[in-house]
Amino acid sequence: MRLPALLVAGLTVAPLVIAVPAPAVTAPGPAKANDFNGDGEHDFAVASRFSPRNSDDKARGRVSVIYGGRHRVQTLTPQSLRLPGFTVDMSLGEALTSADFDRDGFADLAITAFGYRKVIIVYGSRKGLSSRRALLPVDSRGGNTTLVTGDFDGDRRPDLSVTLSSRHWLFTEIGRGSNVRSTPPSLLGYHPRPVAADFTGDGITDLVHAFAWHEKGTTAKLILFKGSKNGLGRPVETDLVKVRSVAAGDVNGDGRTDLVAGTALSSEKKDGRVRVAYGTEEGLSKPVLLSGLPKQGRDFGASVSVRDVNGDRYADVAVGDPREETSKNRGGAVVVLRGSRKGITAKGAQIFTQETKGVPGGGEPHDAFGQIVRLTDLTGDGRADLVIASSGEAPDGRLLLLKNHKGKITTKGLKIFSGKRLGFVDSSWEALP
Ligand SMILES: [Ca+2]
Ligand SMILES: [Ca+2]
Ligand SMILES: [Ca+2]
Ligand SMILES: [Ca+2]
Repeated sequence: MRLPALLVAGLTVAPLVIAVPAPAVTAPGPAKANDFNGDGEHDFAVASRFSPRNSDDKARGRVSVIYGGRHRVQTLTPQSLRLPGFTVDMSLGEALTSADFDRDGFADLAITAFGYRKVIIVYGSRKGLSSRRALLPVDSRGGNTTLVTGDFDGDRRPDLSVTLSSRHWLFTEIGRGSNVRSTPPSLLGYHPRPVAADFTGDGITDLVHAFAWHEKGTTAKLILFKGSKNGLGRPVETDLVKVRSVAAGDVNGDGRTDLVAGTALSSEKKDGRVRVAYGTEEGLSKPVLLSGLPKQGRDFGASVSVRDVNGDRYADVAVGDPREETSKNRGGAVVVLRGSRKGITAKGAQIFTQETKGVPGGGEPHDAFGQIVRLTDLTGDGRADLVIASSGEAPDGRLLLLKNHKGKITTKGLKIFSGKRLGFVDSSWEALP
């Protein structure tokens, strides 16, 4: 094991982010999100903002894509993207999202860089992410950018919602010569965790902001902006505790997307928690705390991901528990829970740790196994595979790809990507707080 150097340095910034495919969203363009080479297999983008660690390097930050199928790795750097005005105090890869913005059949990748006041759109092509790119200005100081895509106005073109510091932008047409910016609803809190999906079931994507931070106590709001032909509507608020992670999928199979939130940090209890707010015609239901789950560590819910694993049309949920305290080594765990007519259930749950047969290595404190989890279909068979990040794994962090076999996540044919292979040399990895 290796102590994350940036934690030692006392920084609380979060260098590692992963593009989240939005599972239950109707694909806004001709290509699926996250399929940059348009071959039907999802590709997987991951960023490390502080690679290389040397602060003299004028181009910090790496974004790497693992392509589905044969798992070719492509690494983007500030130099390879030819970013004008990119300086030493900036770092590429603060936030990532994907959609086919120019609707050419190849998904495109949107990236922000800490300190860089532009969103970078890298266009896909048959060969994957290409040298063709666009820069969208978001002129504001500060960091903590977030990106999320969805068709918020129902015109079947993907829109891009951007937050930076306490401001919010919405781009409604990208990649058609002009990049149109509309006036989005204002941001109603700090450190939003946005998620976009059709929660109300009317066929138009809604935008939800959950919040990781709030001025008072542990409560925060879950704010839904309903998508409509006229764009995003007035905010509808639901109470929720502060969140660390959010994801969306129809876990109870009623045709409306539900919101799953990991509320591990700063929640009222020390233990990690996962809550579900169900989609309804009016908006999101009061969040329900999941119960009857396997024993949880403090960080249960540090990361959540939602997608159908077993093909029964109920979305399933992967939950990262990077500091679980149930095993003696506290190396971290990942739990896969099933969706059902009654919602998420512990019945048939799968648990993975580094002690699981077929998982390489052994659990050690600070490995942070499960710090980031993503259910994504990297093999193109229509069922979700599981990506697990353990940024503390010696010497340079590790991503594991666990494939889906007959509706179950299995360690058979498991693929390992070291930090080095991803271009993240000598870097500390951290999940978004
Ligand atoms: Ca692909
Ligand atoms: Ca495209
Ligand atoms: Ca539902
Ligand atoms: Ca399922």
